[in-house]
Amino acid sequence: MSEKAIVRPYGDTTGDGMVQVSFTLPVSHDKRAEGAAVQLANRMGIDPAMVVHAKPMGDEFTFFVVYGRVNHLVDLNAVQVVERDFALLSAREVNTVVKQRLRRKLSVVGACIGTDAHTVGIDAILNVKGIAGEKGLEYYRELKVVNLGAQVSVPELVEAARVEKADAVLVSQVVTQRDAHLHNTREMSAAFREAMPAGRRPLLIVGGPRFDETMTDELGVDRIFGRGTTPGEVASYLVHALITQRKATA
Ligand code: B12
Repeated sequence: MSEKAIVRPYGDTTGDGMVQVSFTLPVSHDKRAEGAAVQLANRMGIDPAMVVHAKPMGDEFTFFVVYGRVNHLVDLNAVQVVERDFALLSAREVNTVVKQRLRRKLSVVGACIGTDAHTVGIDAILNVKGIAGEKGLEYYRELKVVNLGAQVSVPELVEAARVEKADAVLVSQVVTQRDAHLHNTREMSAAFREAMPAGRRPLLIVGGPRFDETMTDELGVDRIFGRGTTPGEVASYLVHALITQRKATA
């Protein structure tokens, strides 16, 4: 293991271990509340801890920002993440591969499921206007995109995927209260497994800012995309999973 693999947080001077955290306690703002915030920070391993900001949130809650030192080290060699394992293609390259090797349009159905009405994320991926200077999947000539929008039920989604002969289903989940995103995703993947035999099922992709990208097997989906995803990454993955990789393993 190289020396550089171990790092500590940096606040004022390199490796001083200083971090800043924020949280809300269900107590009115007074001296005792600030002491409670320091106690919590100490228990989180931040010692010494300093309250640098405290703001009442109504009568019975206080929001805190605490700054202090941790003694923990990070071993970069032990970090586990999902690395991109497919080539990033341009829109032109995606269109060419789909046209030459699939020889029909690649059908994509997208939605926000459950009660989730946060459509900005799925729109950023699907709509022409896209995000971060990249056009969305509707811009790709060889992709046929149906965006069902907000609050779509799982049976509606399965039916739309069947009607559209979807090669891929793209689902967005932004609200994570009481793990709604996990429950909804599991319900969705189970419904597709029940409705369609293996081999005839579309690729199942979920995305949203608070997903753990390593949870694909647990959630029964093929891929999870997190915050900052761009349409180009998704289009490249579709080509990889549905065409390049499939032909290579066939
Ligand atoms: C805009 C917004 C709204 C708008 C939504 C408008 C719309 N048409 O989408 C409105 C005002 C309607 C709204 C309502 C609510 N909201 Co709101 N909202 C936000 C806000 C400010 C921004 C979200 C956003 O647009 N982000 C920008 C997009 C581009 O980012 P993104 O979603 O992460 O998407 C990217 C990636 O995650 C990924 N991605 C996302 N989906 C997918 C899908 C696929 C297939 C792929 C490949 C990739 C992908 O790619 C995208 C592009 O990079 C956030 C706070 C914040 N700053 O994030 C709160 C937030 C999401 N909302 C929140 C809440 C609580 C609510 C309400 C419950 C509030 C209330 N009490 O009524 C309601 C719920 C309504 C409902 N039924 O869903 C909470 C969620 C907390 C939680 N942990 O669950 C947040 C985090 C605010 C907060 N800090 O409390 N909200």
